[in-house]
Amino acid sequence: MNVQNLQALTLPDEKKAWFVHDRFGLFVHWGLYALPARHEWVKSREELSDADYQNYFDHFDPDLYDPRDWARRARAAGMKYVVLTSKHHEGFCLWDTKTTDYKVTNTPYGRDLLLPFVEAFRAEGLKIGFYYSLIDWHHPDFTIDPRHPQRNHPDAVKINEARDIRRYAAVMREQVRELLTDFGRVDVMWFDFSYPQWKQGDLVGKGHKDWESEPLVRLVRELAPDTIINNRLDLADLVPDIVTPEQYVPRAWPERDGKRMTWEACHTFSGSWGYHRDEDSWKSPEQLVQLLIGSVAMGGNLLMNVGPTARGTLDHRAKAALSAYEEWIALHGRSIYGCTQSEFSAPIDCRLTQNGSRLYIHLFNWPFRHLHFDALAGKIEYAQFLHDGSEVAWLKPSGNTLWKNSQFPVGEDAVSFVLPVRRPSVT
Ligand code: FHN
Repeated sequence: MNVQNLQALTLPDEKKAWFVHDRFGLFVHWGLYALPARHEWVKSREELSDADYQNYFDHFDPDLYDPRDWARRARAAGMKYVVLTSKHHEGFCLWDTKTTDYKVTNTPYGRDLLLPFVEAFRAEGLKIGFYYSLIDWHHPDFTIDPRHPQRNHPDAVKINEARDIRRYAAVMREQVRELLTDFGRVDVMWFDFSYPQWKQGDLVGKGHKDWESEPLVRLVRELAPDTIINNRLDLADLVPDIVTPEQYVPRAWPERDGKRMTWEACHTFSGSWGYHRDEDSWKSPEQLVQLLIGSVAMGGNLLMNVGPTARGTLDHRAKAALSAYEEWIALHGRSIYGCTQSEFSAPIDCRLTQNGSRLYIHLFNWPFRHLHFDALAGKIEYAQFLHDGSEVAWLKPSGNTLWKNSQFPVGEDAVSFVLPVRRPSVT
């Protein structure tokens, strides 16, 4: 692999400026796995055969699918871009691809899902991303590996002899070509995922050689030169456009060769990416908002996931989670969009986001008494105050102590602070 060539494939920072500014996106995991409603890995976890899984294909008919409703809720929640699973590991394609019969137009639903989706989200002003699974547990040329549903089949190695991963890699390029050609501008291609290190007996995981990742990246650059590509193609020598920590907020700004990376943390509202009827570990409104704040305070983005149901709806839990963001972002979006990690260190139980000379102090704990800041005084050049509907408050640094003072006029060196989503009753 020619490292020089690969370095030419990384997007310049200016082409990612919208992504860094917008900070907040919606992830959507939707496919046949919404029917069993117990995790998007159900086919692998339960080692279901194609015949077992065909039942879901034969009954896929999201009669209540209304992407305009999804898009309105995402916009109201403050999300600025969306990433939809065009195809997940099950191999089922949500569009009328020419490359396989395993697609939505052959199910009882019978129609393309992607075009109405992108049109609805574009109408609400969101940018469009496609998640595309490198893994495909249905395709006849996808070799059985340590995470495949047939990994424990006694003839797995023999079955693989008849399969040609190069043919599958060519199909992937054709599917990606369709996604980047037939649906207008695609702002993000979110490939998922590589696991060359995984082994089970004679079965081995898959990486850039199996995906033919370099030709795949070149194809994306040829068809969509400004599209952001994530970091899961196993191309160690390619500086990725974005890195994608999953289900955690990094404790420090991710770096590579001493340079800060553009990054986006992806999280689920519950414990499952795909719709899970019985999943009960749903994050509270405070946790959801603090996840967004924490991501931006560390200099990154948050991609928050919903798993629509088999009928094409967002269930009551997903709707409640999105509305929790709506209430907060309407007041405090200015402390997220265009903001990044602050040059100052945050006091205990606080996070700081900063936009130029404007500093936002996010209080993760209450009651608010006073905050000791080191060397903050005198560095604030801009003042404003926030109204959360229950209180107007502003702060003035004096010496190295900040305090809340409702008599203090908004002066040139006051800072703003953002109250918690809900204030526990202060006795
Ligand atoms: O296996 C997938 C999983 O189902 C989900 O799509 C996540 C989202 O980032 N990616 C893989 C696990 O890392």
